[in-house]
Amino acid sequence: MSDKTNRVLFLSLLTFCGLAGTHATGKENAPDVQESRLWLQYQAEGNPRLKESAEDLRSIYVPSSSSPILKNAVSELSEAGTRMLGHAITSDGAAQNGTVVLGTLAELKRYLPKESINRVASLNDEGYLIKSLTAAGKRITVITSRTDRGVLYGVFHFIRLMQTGESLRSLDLAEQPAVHLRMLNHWDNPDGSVERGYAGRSLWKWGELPEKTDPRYREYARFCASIGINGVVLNNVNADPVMMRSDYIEKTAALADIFRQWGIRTYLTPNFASPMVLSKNLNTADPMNRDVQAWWADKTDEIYQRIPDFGGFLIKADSEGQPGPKSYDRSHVEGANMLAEALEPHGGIVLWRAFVYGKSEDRAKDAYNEFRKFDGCFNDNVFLQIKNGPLDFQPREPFTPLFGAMPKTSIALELQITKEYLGHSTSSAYLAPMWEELLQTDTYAKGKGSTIARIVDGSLDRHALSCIAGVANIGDDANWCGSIFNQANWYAFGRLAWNPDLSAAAIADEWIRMTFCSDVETCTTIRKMMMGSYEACVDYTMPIGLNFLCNTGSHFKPDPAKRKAYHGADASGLGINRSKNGSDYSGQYAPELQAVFNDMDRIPLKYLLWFHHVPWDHTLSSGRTLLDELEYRYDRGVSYVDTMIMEWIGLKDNVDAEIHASVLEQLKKEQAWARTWNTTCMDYFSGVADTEK
Ligand code: GCW
Repeated sequence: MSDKTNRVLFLSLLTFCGLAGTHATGKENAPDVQESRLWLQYQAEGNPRLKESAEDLRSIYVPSSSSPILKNAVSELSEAGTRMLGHAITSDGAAQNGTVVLGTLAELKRYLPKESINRVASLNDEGYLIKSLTAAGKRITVITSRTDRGVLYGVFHFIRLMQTGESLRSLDLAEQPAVHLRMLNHWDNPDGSVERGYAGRSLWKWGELPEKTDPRYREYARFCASIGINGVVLNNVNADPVMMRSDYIEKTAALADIFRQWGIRTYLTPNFASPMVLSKNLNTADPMNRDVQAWWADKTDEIYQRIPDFGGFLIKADSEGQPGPKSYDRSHVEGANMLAEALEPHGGIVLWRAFVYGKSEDRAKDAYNEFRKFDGCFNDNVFLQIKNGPLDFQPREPFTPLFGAMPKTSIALELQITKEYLGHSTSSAYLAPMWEELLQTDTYAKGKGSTIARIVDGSLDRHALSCIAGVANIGDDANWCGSIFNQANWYAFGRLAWNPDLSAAAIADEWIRMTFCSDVETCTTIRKMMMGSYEACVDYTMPIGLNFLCNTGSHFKPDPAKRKAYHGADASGLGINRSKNGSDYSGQYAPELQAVFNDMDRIPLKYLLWFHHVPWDHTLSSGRTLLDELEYRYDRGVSYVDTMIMEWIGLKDNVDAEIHASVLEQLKKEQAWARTWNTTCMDYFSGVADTEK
């Protein structure tokens, strides 16, 4: 049948088939205040294009609405359209201009032009096509994918176009995620506390589950799906064995049932010693012990009976006191592969964290020394999950040398969205510039162009699976993240996990338009504030490659006097010599990078004190001495915050009053905090430098 006939047939179908599109929000009593709607504000203000868009979204048609994910896609599109376009999204079945057709390729294949079918077939199963078609004189838009999850992502993209003032006309765009597993790691404890959490208590009300499910669970899944997140690890990597208990598996299943309807798979962090803690007959957790292996196989079977699409296990083992295979003289490989074998029959994966330290004189060297030798030893369903930096989520670190050093291992990048070392919810640091800098860094693993992004998306070493994980910044605060600007980091994480080549600026532009729904000038001012906020935070806390100047415990206050092991300040200078004539940590990088890192005068200033112990009066490439450069940067960071406050005050009439007030309050806290960091650190360093004279 010709394409034309198909489309006529297709359109005639529209006139007879009932339309899906019942608009069930299911959000009976989630708090519906502006700050709780995050980037899905769905407001018409400040969006001149909506008048035209009203012609491009008038009704929704789904050939078969059996899939809960598709039902959510329809409900979402209907809600967005109704709120933003000023008219209800009809469902009377009349074929008209502005009908949006949703469905998988299998459902829509008969009606699509051949080239569209081929385009969708060439995408991965979460990829989608958004295409404007004209059929029998009617302008319609088709959003399709190989899976219903892909259709959902396509719908959120279509809505994002509306929210950001883009045209909905003559669309012909196809996208697919570069990274397969885009995952949040919640360091949430069963007692409701959140480790390194600054947004209230845990969302997961374990005491009420499974009987009672908070409406915010659905909201949470909706926000995650809107930015393409397709996996969540519910509990802390300092794992409580209770999470493997049968009653907690029931509780987890109740959450998984909700997340599944938004295309999200659920994972857990089991404590490696669970077998001996939970079983009366076991006094070991040795991964080579047959009874232990049988325990994990049974436990995994039990989980999959309740959660058929369970994702797998994230593991922190032999790290910071957590139990692991080492207690039984077994290796990380034996520990990880034992769990992998239990999960393999169900299609589950193991994410084994490489966050280990304490063995060598230079902590930064430990992960590479511990894991490099295991390249190619892990089972196919094991990821090594590696933090972006070798120490521990410092404001800035060079990338962990393991990236690019284990081509035969699936690598998961672990980023921290919560700001443990970057000011909790006090700083406004927008982290996408930090992540963009990391992702675009060249490891030279296979020559030029071996960027972290290419390693993490699996393309450099041709891995079928890939993963980016982010330690969540989410809690039960009304604004979810502890501050408005922290919301941008959840958003940016999802967008970068979907496409690691996106720019921080483009992501900021999207988020600002979707959150503040304001005029272009206001959005431009907010974007300018955001784009420099991370660098300013580095400046006023730990510039020029300094790290760990914070207090132990909260990691929030400056305490350089107690952190000499990390900054090395003495009469002769400042910084740690990790170059070849120091700890030779630099030797863990590719030769092209060693040449730069070993040369005190070639190395970028942002890494200088990470790799070198520099005399206070050494003249840097900036023309200033080290001590003067420190003062220059600490002051630059504080004045950036001063400027942000002035710019924000200037927006008073352009932003919702409550939002304006809460952000102003946060910025003033940041200003005080930045000044404290500046004076504490500069007083300390100047004092030490003076002893030199
Ligand atoms: O960043 C450090 C934190 C710990 C965290 C640990 C880890 C969950 O201080 O709170 O524990 O790293 O990443 O396991």
